[in-house]
Amino acid sequence: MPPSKDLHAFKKVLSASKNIIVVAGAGLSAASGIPTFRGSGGMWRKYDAMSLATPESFAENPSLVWQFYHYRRESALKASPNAAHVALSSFTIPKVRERIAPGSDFTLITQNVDGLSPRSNEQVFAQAGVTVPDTPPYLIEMHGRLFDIKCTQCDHVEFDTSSPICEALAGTEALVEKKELDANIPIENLPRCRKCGSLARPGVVWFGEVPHDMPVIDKLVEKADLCLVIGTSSAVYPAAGYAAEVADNGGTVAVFNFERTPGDEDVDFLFLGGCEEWLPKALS
Ligand code: BV8
Ligand code: ZN
Repeated sequence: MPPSKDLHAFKKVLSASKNIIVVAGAGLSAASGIPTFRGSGGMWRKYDAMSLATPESFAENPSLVWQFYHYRRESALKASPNAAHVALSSFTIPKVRERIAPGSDFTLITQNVDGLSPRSNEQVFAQAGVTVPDTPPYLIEMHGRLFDIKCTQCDHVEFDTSSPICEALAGTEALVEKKELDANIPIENLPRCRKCGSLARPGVVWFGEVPHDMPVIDKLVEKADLCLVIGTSSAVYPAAGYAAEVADNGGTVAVFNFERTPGDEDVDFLFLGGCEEWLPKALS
């Protein structure tokens, strides 16, 4: 039977759910002006991020990879959370959620590294004058964070929103816009670890690397009775497999996406259009 588009029916299921997870992707930040990877303005189409977002390409050409990440840091710093981020942040507040889904636990598992969900949480929690307990975790950035700077030698990781992250990268985002990634920044001028001075890398999870908090995520997915899949092409694993796991365990799956995505004909609810339009209605 085709997925339901009935928001009323969705909200009834939501009100009876006890272990709610969201799996979010780049579409969550699209309305904030952050290009998605595979969409029309998709940045990865331009720079084939599959080749850039790997440890091998960083080892081979750290200058090129750092220009790509500097470009994404700068666009994330210029962006602000949108109505979809805010709707998720307010749903994260227990006393708000108590009215909508009494007695439920909630975790946003995001594939995004842009930092807009943590920024939205900080703003919304401060406005509400609340602190939100972190057990179970309410936000997991499973693919790491653009603003974590990780040493390639020692274990030092530092959250650093400096713009630019180092002098040598200043202004190179313009080159990236013009698709002229040049790779001639000397390695000694690239970001360094503040502890041991070695070359530092972006604190994101590259292809072939293990995502963060896998054991916690696996438990949350196993327990979930409702999974919202928001703004993701579900092309990257293991995140792409979570909704099917919830469905196999008898849970409900609701997809929020601009367009159809593979496998969405089998889900319980499908809300097509901008998640920044749907989520404020769906989570209130
Ligand atoms: C791992 C950080 C082992 C870096 C990212 C099978 C074959 C080949 C390879 C694999 C395989 N299975 C697993 C792998 C390996 C690989 C993988 O999945 N490859 C794919 C290509 C098949 N996976 C890995 O390597 C992962 N590690 O498997 O380790 C392991 C696993 C478990 C336990 C132990 C060991 C690590 C993957 C992490 C890669 N890093 N990001 C960086 O960002 O630079 S991935 C990156 O791409 C994102 O984080 C995200 O995950 C993905 C992008 O996808 P989306 O977010 O969905 O974005 P996209 O543009 O594709 O889609 C946007 C959607 O939004 C669209 O549908 C659009 O319609 C919609 N949209 C747009 N606007 C809106 C909207 N929707 C609503 N409203 C709007 N306004
Ligand atoms: Zn170090």
